Amino acid sequence: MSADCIFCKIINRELDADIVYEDETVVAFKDINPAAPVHILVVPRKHIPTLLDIEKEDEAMIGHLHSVANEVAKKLKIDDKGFRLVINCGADAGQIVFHLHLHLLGGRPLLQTIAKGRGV
Ligand code: DGP
Repeated sequence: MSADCIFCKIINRELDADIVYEDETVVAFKDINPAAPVHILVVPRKHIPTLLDIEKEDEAMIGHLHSVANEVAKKLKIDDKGFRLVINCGADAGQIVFHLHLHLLGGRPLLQTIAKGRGV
């Protein structure tokens, strides 16, 4: 838990979010500024600022994040047509919330490449 982290506050229910999945290690909720009809953030409860900060002990959790993304994609019915997972790491990637998260995007053709912004 980091005192001034928005995602920690969502995880701890100090801030509202539209939560679509949660378990003991992961919470998934709708992005406040969706770039696609389905735009979910899959977030570990553990406060890890960026992908560069993961440790050996986090490897199972990182795998679990991807399993949860799969599960949520099925639940929200974007598994059939396809979806994209994105991790932004650091300034040049446009990371604005420094609590590790996967973006799960789908519900429209994501024709652009991996660029951020409306093209994600
Ligand atoms: P990134 O650039 O990878 O750090 O993306 C962070 C995302 O978090 C961005 O798409 C907008 C979203 N976001 C920021 N603040 C909030 C919030 O308070 N609630 C929710 N649901 N999403 C937020």
